[in-house]
Amino acid sequence: ASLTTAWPLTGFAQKKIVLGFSQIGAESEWRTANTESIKAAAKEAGIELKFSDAQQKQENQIKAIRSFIAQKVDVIAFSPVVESGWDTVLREAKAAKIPVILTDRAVDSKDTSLYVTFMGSDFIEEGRKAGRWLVEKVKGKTGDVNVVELQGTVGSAPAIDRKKGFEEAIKADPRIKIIRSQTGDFTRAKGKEVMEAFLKAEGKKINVLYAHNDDMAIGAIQAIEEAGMKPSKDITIISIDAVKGAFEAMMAGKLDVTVECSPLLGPQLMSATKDLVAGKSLPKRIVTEETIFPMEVAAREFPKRKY
Ligand code: GYE
Repeated sequence: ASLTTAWPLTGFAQKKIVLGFSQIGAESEWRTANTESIKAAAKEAGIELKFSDAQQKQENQIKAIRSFIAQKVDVIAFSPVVESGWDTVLREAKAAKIPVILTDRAVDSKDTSLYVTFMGSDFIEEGRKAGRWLVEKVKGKTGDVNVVELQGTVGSAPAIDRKKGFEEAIKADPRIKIIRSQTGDFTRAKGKEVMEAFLKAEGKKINVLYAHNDDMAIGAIQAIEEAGMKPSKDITIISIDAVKGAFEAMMAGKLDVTVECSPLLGPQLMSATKDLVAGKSLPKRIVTEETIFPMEVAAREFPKRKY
């Protein structure tokens, strides 16, 4: 039997749907908005949410999923901190006939029957958008374009894919070179720390910072200012997510551009959960639609931002 078929709830009083959700942690503004969206949407949909915070550790997510299986929840959803190492626990969920929804990040399991659907952004495309923006920005100008890169969590889908997409897009201009690349774990504190190290090592050679999320860019902006340089003027800054903090930085003239990645997955997740319990099948991939916001539009867009 396929995982997509669950039992429709018939007869007796309709029992409340129970959804077990394992969240990565609270590493960024994006993540906090994602958690809020899921909690609010569950409430709104009348779904009982068992929410577990893994504090950035895969082992905690595996424990949470096992506990959801033991509690016989109707549906399990989770945002996998890294891509690999999920097959065993996903097989346990499958054996227990509990459908699994991946939200936000993907897994690299060869056996795609281990989950029903993956809803979230196209991270490779986000990386490409960032890269294409830079290619356009330096068009017609002369000189080196030395980029330092702050990567997301090692082994996570967004870190792997945002790197890949960016590298692909910057091939269009051979002057653009990534001279340093290191993880800042998607946090402000780490972003600042690693940027300090980049500045120490490369100093004025750095022309561009590409950060895999806004939080790391915001941390790096602090490091740049403390080093006596001007963010955006001395170093062009590109990041991803489009959280409010990024809009504030753009309005202050300190961040050049952010690529949108929407964390507002709650409503979609609840409707998918209801569909599964009702025995409906879901598309294998549900892609979030998003755009890109350069500094020039920040003030106009800011009041409309929901996260
Ligand atoms: O970009 C980052 C967060 O998985 C898309 O995780 C998400 C990323 C997001 O910590 O800010």
